[in-house]
Amino acid sequence: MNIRNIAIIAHVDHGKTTLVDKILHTTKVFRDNQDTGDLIMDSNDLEKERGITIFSKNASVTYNNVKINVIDTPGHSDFGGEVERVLKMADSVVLLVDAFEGPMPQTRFVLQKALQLNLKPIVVINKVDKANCRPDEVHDAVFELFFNLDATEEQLNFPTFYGSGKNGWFNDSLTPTDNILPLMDGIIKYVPEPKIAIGNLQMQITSLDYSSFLGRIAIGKVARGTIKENQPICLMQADGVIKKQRVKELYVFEGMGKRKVTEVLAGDLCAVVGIEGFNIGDTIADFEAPEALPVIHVDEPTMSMIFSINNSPFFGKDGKFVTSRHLRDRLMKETEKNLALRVEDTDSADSFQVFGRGILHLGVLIETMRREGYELTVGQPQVLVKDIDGKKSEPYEILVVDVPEEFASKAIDLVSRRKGEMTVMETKGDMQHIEFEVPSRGLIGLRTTMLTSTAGEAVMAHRFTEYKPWKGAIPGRNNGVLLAKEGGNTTAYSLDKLQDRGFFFIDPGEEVYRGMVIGENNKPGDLVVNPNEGKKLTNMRSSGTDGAASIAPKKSMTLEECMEYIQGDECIEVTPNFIRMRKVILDENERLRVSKQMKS
Ligand SMILES: Nc1nc2c(ncn2[C@@H]2O[C@H](COP(=O)(O)OP(=O)(O)OP(=O)(O)O)[C@@H](O)[C@H]2O)c(=O)[nH]1
Ligand SMILES: [Mg+2]
Repeated sequence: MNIRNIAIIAHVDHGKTTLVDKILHTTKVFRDNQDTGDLIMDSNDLEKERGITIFSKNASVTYNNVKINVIDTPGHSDFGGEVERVLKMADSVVLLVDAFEGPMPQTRFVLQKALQLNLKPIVVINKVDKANCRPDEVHDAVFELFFNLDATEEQLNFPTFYGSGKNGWFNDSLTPTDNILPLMDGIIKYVPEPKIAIGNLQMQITSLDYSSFLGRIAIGKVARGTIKENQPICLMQADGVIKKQRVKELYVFEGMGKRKVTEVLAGDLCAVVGIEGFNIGDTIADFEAPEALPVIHVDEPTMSMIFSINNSPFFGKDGKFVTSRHLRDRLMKETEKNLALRVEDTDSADSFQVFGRGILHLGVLIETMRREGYELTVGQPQVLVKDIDGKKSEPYEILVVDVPEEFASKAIDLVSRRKGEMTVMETKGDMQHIEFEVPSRGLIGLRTTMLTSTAGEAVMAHRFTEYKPWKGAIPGRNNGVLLAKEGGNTTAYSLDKLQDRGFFFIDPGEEVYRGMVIGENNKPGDLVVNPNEGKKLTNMRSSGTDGAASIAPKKSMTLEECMEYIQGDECIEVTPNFIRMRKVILDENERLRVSKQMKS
C-alpha cells in the first residue's frame, strides 16, 4: 500500500491538533453521528485542562487508497525534545503558521529541525478567519525564515496552502472552500513516499507507549526490511550493548488507535510489543547481522530543580508515595521516555537534581507525579551555568512580546530591567511586535509581571538560543512574603486584622505550619505573622455579617506560578491535593542564623 508519513509542526496554539482532528473527521474515522467533542487528539487529562499538546501522538487515516500516518506534535518550546525525535518518523512536515501572528520562536526551531533532516515542508497559513490577519505578509515572512535557516533551493520552493482549521477548509489560494480536501491532495502530491533502503531489518524506537496488559510498547518507523510477529531480533542500544530478543506482537496505527498485524513492511510506522529494557533511540535490528541507526541527539536541558521528599510537618498526610525510594524510582522511570529530562543523585539521599527544558517541562512532570499520589518538595528553578572557554556562561533566549502600542514602553522597560536587549521592534496589525535577547534567568517570573503591567494584553513567547557570557545580577521578587508564626488553623479574625499587610494565598480555616508562606507582604522583606489568633470564627466565608465577609479572596497560584514566584530560600510542598510554598528552613531563628552566616 501507498504510504505517507507526515508530522504537523508549529508554534504553540497555531492549530496543529485542530487540523489533525479535521483530518480524522474528513476521512471518516468516526461515524457520522458520533459526537467526539473538541480536540480528541489532546487526550491526556493535563492536555485537556490546559488546552495544549504535551505528548506527540500518532494517528493514521486512509485517503484515496493512500495510508497517511499523521503525527501531532506539541508546540510549546519546553517540549521541543519531543518534536525533535518524532521528526525521525516523518518523510515531510506540515508547517502551520498563524495568519496573524506569523512565524514565532518555536516556528523557527521546529522548521530548523525539519530542514536539517532534509525534509521538504508544506506550509499552511492557518486561521485566515481571524480579523486583521495578514496571510500575504505572513507568507513572505515564512519565506524569509526558510531563507535565513539556509533552506536549499528545493526546500525554498515550498507549496503553500491557506485556510482555517477551525472553519474546516484549506485551499491552495485564499479562496475559501468548504472542505480540507485540497490540503489532503497536497499531502499526497508533495509528501514523498517513504525512502526504503535495501537491507535487513532496521527500526529506530522514537516513541513509547504503555499498556497495562502488554507493558512497554516501542514505536517507530521501519526504515529497512520487514518486522514480523514472533521474530527474533537484536535490540541495539545507544551505549553499544546488543540484546537478543523476540518480537511478541505487532501493531500498525489506524484512526486514533492501533490494529494488530503479523508483519510490517519498511516505510510504515508501527508499535512493537515484547521488547524489554529498551530506551528511546535504540534500534531494533536483524538477529544475525544487526546494524544500528545513528543515535538521536536531543538538545540539552537548560534548567534544573531539586526534587526532595516532603519534609514539612504535613509529611505523609496526603500522598501514597512519600519515601526517597519512591521518588527516585519514579524519576528514573521518567527519564526512559522523557528524552530531554535528566536526573542526578545529590549528596543527600533524599534529594535529586532534575534537569529539564523549562518551567512547563518540569511543571508537567511534577503535576503528573502529584496526580499519581506522590508527595515531594521542589526548590527554586535554576538555569544551568556552564564554563565555556573559561567564561561563566548562561542560557539566553529569544523573547517575543506582542503588545498594544500604549504598553510597548512598559514592556521594554520590564525586560530591560531583567537584562534583556531589544533586537527588533515593528508594527504588526495594531500591535507592536518586540523581540529581545534575554538571559533565561530574566524570564523566570516575567510572565505574571508582564501581564499585570499590560492589562493582560501582552502575548509572550520565548525559546532558548545559545549560551553566552553571564550577564550579572538580575533582581528577584520585589516584595517579601507573609509567613505563619505557628502551626494551626487560620482564623478569619486574624486574617482580617492582617489584611493591610498584604494579600493571602490561604483562606480562613486552612491548616498551616510554622514557616509556611501564607501571603505576600506589601513591602520588601519577609514578615512573620500569626494567622491563627483569637476568637475563632466560622471557617465558612458565607456572604453575610461576620468579619470574614470583608476578607479579600485568596490568590490561588498554579504550580508553575509558584515555581516562578519562590526565591532561593523557599521551596514548594507538592502533595496530591495541596500546593504550599514554604521557607526551606521553617524555624525563624534558625533561618536568621543561617542567613547571617551566609552573609559573613
Ligand atoms: N480563529 C481560529 N482559531 C483556530 C483555528 N485553528 C485552531 N484555532 C484555535 O486555536 C487554539 C489552539 O488550537 P490547537 O489546535 O490546540 O493548537 P495546537 O497547535 O495544537 O497547540 P499546541 O498543541 O498547544 O501547540 C484553539 O483555541 C483553537 O480553537 C483557526 O483556523 N482559526
Ligand atoms: Mg496541539
